[in-house]
Amino acid sequence: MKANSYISADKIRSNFSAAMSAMYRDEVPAYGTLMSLVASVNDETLSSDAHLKTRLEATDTLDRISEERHGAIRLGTRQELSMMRRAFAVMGMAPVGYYDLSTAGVPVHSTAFRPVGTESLSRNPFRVFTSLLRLDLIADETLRQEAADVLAARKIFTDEAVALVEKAERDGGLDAADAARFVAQLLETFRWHDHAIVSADMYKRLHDAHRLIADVVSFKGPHINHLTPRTLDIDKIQTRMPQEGIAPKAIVEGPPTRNCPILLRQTSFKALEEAVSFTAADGTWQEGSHSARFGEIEQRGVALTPKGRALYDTLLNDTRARVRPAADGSNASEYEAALADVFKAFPDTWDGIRKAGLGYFSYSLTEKGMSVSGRRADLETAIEAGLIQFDPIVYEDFLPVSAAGIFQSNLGDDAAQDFVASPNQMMFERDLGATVLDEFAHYAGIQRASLEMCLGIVNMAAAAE
Ligand code: OOG
Ligand code: NI
Repeated sequence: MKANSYISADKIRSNFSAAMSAMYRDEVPAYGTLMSLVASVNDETLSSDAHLKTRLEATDTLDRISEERHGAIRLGTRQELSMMRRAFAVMGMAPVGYYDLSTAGVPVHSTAFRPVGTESLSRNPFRVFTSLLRLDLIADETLRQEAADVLAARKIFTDEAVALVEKAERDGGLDAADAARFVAQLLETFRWHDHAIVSADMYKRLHDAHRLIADVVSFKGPHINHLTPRTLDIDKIQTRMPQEGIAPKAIVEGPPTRNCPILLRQTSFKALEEAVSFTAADGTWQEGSHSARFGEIEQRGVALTPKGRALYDTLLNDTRARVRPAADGSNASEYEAALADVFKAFPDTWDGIRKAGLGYFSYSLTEKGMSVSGRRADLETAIEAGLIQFDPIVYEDFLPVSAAGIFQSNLGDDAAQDFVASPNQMMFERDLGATVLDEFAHYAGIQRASLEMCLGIVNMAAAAE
């Protein structure tokens, strides 16, 4: 088959995320309500901020502003994880970053599958936060073995999905008909199943060990547990959710509201209690319920350097040492006040962030810069002379403390548990069958490449830190 008859990975990813969004809105009506709220708040924000609108027109696709930026799944075995990596690869999504959630009381470790190139991200930035259950953190040996047996017996991919992944790997792509089949078949893996594959008794035992274990082990597949559109005003949505009849989590995760947004801010509505039936010994079903699925929103800011990230982590820790956010929201305003106060130590102008080496920026020649040639200056002089401009590079990844907050608010407020903190990136990469991309090296590479484009003007030796 000729390569030019293949559908691009970006296109397959766009089709897949659209199909997933439609399925999820259908399965979780409250999510549809959240989507409408996001769209109207984004409209309001844009109509009151002409400058923002112009910038988004220039740098982004304005009509896709309210679409999903990410979703999340939780897998049970290393075979599932490595097959998922191969399936995401067909859609141009690579594993970026390693997140250890055990430190935060959640027995998983994770990566995010996402497009990495600037162009791919702007075509469709959809990514999937993907966690692998860590049965090794479960103390009860009998239960651990039982859970492993249930997981080993289930099959989360259809045969046709696997065959199409193999075909894409062999041929280097999929044609239109195969791509459409691939999207439909892979979607099956993310579907909700209201018949559990375990008995009510086993569900209870898994649930008592940790709610997350019950969520992963009890079902036929790793149902998508949330989708997350992008909002231009997360604070407004947080306050408006209750008016729409949906219950927000207690606080917005991440940094406080700022002039110059950094990293990632997220909030969600609480997972719904859903009817499920459990298998009974006599072949009948026993009715029960399970809560897993929710909706989330995100707002992204500049990617931080290791130095910036260390400052962020310190300030977040300091805040949480002052006020630990309660799950019931009773001290939410105290927490917000402490967060805003502590984060005064983080510069809040783009140039301040840049000069302090806290964030990553993309550099480009101004019109004036393009018209002068043969002049060499160091970077700062060239910026001051108006020859070079800089734009923040958007953070495209996740934050472990925030992720743990999202997990916990949706597992029930008593879900946090003490596990021995045991990051194990090597084990994760072995199970994945690949290494994960280091996000800091990736952002540094984008910044460096942008500087190289300014080489005509800037003396690189002086520009390199
Ligand atoms: C994933 C939670 C992490 C985020 O946005 O930080 C996440 C999960 O609950 O499975 O999606
Ligand atoms: Ni999320």
